[in-house]
Amino acid sequence: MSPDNNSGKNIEVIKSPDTERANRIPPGQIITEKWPVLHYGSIPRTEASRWTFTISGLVEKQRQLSYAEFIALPQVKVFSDIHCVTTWSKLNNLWEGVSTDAIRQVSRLLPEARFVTVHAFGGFTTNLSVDDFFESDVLFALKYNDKPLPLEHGYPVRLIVPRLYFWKSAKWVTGVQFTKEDIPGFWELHGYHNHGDPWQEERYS
Ligand SMILES: Nc1nc2c(c(=O)[nH]1)N[C@H]1C(S)=C(S)[C@@H](COP(=O)(O)O)O[C@H]1N2
Ligand SMILES: [Mo]
Repeated sequence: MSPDNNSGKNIEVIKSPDTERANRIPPGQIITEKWPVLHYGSIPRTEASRWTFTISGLVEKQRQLSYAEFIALPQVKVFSDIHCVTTWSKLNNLWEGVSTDAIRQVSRLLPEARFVTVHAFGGFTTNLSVDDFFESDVLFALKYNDKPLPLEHGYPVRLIVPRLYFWKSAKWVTGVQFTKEDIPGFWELHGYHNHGDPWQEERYS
């Protein structure tokens, strides 16, 4: 199955606001042209045909979407910069996929939902406030620079949170869970900052 349900459609590109700063490099960061591969554990070999996306917790409609159902949701393109807490930054990245707003439309949050845990293969999690999660430049990416997302970078689906350090951008996602309380995720439990704003250098806790 191809992630491309946009053939012939001209999708408008959402520019992450940080790409419009006069200085795009946060304090303590160094530009790289390469794209390092970083994660805990091994790379899951996932077939899109078997992949599902589970929406659970404080929503009106708990859902389990197949890959076909997921890619049929409205798609967006986002232009963003990457800032990794280990000090490399990579500018000018083009993502394409399903915006978090589309997830909100199909699941309908309950008013008491304040946080989200993003789940990935192998038990990896990361946590965000619903405010950060539903920013207009946050999406579940299916494509990078007009090509399918490479396996080592999160195929078939990864989260992209452009305004926070890259550890929040979970690879190989399997679903989201909305909660009332904030539940620290994998890296957040291993010494990384709970929020991770690169402009405030929220690196470690
Ligand atoms: N599933 C999963 N996603 C993850 C991680 C991980 O360990 N597991 N690590 C995070 C960290 S620390 C970084 S820096 C980025 C790296 O993404 P990349 O390999 O595409 O550069 O993935 C993030 N997403
Ligand atoms: Mo990282």
